[in-house]
Amino acid sequence: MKKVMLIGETGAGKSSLIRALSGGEFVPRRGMAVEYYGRFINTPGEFLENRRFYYALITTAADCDLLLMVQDATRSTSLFPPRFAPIFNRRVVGVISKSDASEARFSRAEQFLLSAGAREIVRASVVSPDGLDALKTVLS
Ligand SMILES: Nc1nc2c(ncn2[C@@H]2O[C@H](COP(=O)(O)OP(=O)(O)OP(=O)(O)O)[C@@H](O)[C@H]2O)c(=O)[nH]1
Ligand SMILES: [Mg+2]
Repeated sequence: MKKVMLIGETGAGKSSLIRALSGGEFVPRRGMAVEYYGRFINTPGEFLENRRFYYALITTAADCDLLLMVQDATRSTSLFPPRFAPIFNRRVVGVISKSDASEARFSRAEQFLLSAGAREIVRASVVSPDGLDALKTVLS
């Protein structure tokens, strides 16, 4: 099974995605630590928010096959730097989270992810029943 690492700013929905994809068992711990849960590697939002921690993301990514860059569809800003994805030397998929939200703006989120270097982009929601179908296909 592919090992999957998630990065994204605080509140982007990383832990919620892991919980939904792994059958609701995962209970996230807050704090500035990388968490390993089955095939998933969860990273603190702070690692993206402070470039001093980029090295931690890059070295942790050595353990994964697939990197998910999680962008909140409701956020009008993004902390993913331009051309970030190629640094990781992994398959990178951009995930537009909270796609169920009425404030979701897909073209905006897509632009953020494209500029960050994601070549594949999927929409995801942990609220709607079919919200994870596209992401599950990517993970299979
Ligand atoms: N509407 C909606 N809300 C969501 C969705 N996913 C997550 N949320 C909400 O967004 C908030 C943050 O979600 P988390 O999964 O804790 O975010 P995180 O990326 O793990 O955040 P940190 O651990 O702080 O870095 C929570 O209040 C969730 O309920 C979604 O698909 N739809
Ligand atoms: Mg979390």
